[in-house]
This record gives sequence, C-alpha cells and structure tokens, in this order.
Amino acid sequence: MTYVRSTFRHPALPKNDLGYTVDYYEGSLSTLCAGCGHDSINAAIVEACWQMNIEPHKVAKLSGIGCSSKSPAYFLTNSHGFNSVHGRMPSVATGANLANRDLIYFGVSGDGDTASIGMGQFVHVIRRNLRMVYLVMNNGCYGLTKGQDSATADAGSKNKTGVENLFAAIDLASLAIELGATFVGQSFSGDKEQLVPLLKAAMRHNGFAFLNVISPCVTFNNNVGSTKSYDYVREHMAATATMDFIPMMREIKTSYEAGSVKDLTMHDGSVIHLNKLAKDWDPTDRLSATNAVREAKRRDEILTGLLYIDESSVDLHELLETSDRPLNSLGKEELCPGRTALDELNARLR
Ligand SMILES: Cc1ncc(C[n+]2csc(CCOP(=O)(O)OP(=O)(O)O)c2C)c(N)n1
Ligand code: SF4
Repeated sequence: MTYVRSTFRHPALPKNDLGYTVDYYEGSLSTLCAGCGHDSINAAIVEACWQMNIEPHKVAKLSGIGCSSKSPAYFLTNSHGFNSVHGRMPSVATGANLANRDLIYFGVSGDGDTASIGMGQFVHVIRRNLRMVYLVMNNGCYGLTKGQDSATADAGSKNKTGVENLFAAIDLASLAIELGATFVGQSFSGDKEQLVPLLKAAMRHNGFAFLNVISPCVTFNNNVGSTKSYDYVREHMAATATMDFIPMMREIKTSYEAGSVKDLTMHDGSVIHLNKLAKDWDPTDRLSATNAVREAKRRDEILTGLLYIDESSVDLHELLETSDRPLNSLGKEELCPGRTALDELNARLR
C-alpha cells in the first residue's frame, strides 16, 4: 500500500454548480484495510455531497469510536469534525445542532458504537428527531478491537474463527422505525447506485435520518458462514424500490411505468422519486414498513432502499421553538435582554 496520494487531477474533471471538482470533497488518505466496506461508503458520501453542491464548511461530521468512526477523516476535509467518545456521538451532535442549526450534521457510527455502548444515546436521539444524518457502518463485528461479534451479528452467523453466534441480532432499522424515526433507509456499501440517492435524500430530511448500511469487514468478518460478508449480502439483498432524488426546483423527468411509481415531497420541496419493487409496502406507513422488513427477514432477505419516511416530520428546533438563528449570530441584546426582561420572565413563572 502506498501512503503517497497524487494531488494531480485531470483539468477536464467535471465541476458542480459551485465550481468544485469532486476531489474538493475528499478526505485524508484512508488507513482502513484495503477492501473495507467503510471506504466505499466514504466514497458515496463524497459523491453525494459533490452532486448536491454542498459547501463543505456547512457540514459538521461527528463520530464515536471504531474503524467506522475514523471514517469522517476520509471524506470532506474542508468540513467541521468531532471524533467523540465510544457511543456518545448523539449527545455531541445534539449540543452542536442546538447551538448552530445552519449546518448539515453527519454522524457516523459502527454497530458496536451504536447497538451496544451507544444504545442509550441512540434511542433518545431518535425520540428527539434531531435533524441529522445518522449512518451506521454495520459489519456485525467490532473491527477496531479485532473482530468480536457485535449485537447486530445474526444468530447462527460464524465469525472468522468458525465460532457460531448464539444470540439474536438487534435489527437497527426495525428498531429505528419502531421508535419513531422519521426517515429510515438500509443499504449495502457495495451498492453506490442505491446509496448515493439515499444519502442525498437523508441530508435534505427535516429530522433524524437513519441509514443502516451493511459494510463488510474484510479482515474479521468476510468468511463463509458470516451473514455480513460481501458474498452473503450480495446474494440476499432485496430492494424496496429504485430511487431518484430530485433537488428542489429541478424538473422531474421520468420514464417509469405508471402504478409502480411514488413521489415523496420533502420539507424543502425536493422530491424522492420511487419506482417501487416491494409488494404491499408503503414507505409512508410505519406499520407497512415494519411488516416489510419482518417479511423480508423471514425470507432470509435484507431489505434495502428507503424503508420509511414521514414527509411532515417536525425537527427538534421546531418542537422546542428555538431561535431560528445560530447562537453565534445573536448579539448581546438578544442573549442578555436585561433586568426588566428577566423580571417579566420570572413573574410569568410565578
Ligand atoms: C469506553 C470504551 N469501551 C471500549 C472501547 C474499545 N472499543 C474501541 S472500538 C470498539 C468497537 C468498535 O466496533 P464498531 O463500532 O462496530 O466499529 P468498527 O470498528 O467495526 O467499524 C470498542 C469496543 C473504547 N474505545 N471505549
Ligand atoms: S478491521 Fe475491518 S472494519 Fe476495520 S478497517 Fe479493517 S476491514 Fe475495515
């Protein structure tokens, strides 16, 4: 492996509406194992942000601890970033978001980071509908600490040493739907075509957007008998729909057959255009989404794509009626309105 990356880029590389080529959205050279699924997800994030004409300095990347949580170093170098403590990314994201609502919050976590030590924080950030993308790079093991089974490893799945996992898996997508998440998607690191539009829609969602992305660990959990290996996931994926994301104000041009198509309008006027593949599934109906995931599981399939969305989602700022401006833009008068205002406030509480 070489640790030197050329900075040369072809002068004819396409530019987005901001005039940036895709390399402007890249991060540092990855130190993950060659072939790690996490690096493919990082590449999809770079592509999605470039296509969406996002100013990198308008993004804050947040993570916990793990190989997955190292990932924010490998995309969007020109963004804000905070690599926090194991399982504690949601509370850092909550604080940052409440202080500055004008950034796109991009949280990256692992199945260990979320489904074990971070479970308490995960369920509460869902409940609060914090506006952020929360992406779990799910490999069914603790990659960074040498491949122990995680809580998302399926019962009966075998790890690299051939030992079978005895315990039922926590299905993070089902859990998120059950707990009231307003956007839930599931994908595979090897399916960039599906992952990029899902990421774009998640970044535009007005609330908590959860993405559970199966991301094989080539070093510790890519063996025969593992249900998170590249081969197994490729053989067992079943997509709910093919999907286009159409940013606000763009004309919708499609060639899908009538009947199978569903358009979902997002808070800012962007549209998710779905060409439905899964029968008896309605992405705007929580029960239908729950049943679709369960039915797929019964067939030994991993349901991918957009699973559930609440188009009328109301995020934490709207619920709390906070200032519509970031705190750092408020002046002294607004932050400290003086003795009379304080007395009036106290009088109202008596
Ligand atoms: C408080 C605390 N407990 C345990 C650890 C050890 N530890 C580091 S990463 C990790 C699990 C990582 O697994 P996952 O989140 O699935 O990420 P992956 O490395 O598989 O991407 C653990 C247990 C730690 N760093 N801090
Ligand atoms: S140990 Fe596994 S999860 Fe970690 S970088 Fe290597 S392949 Fe990826």
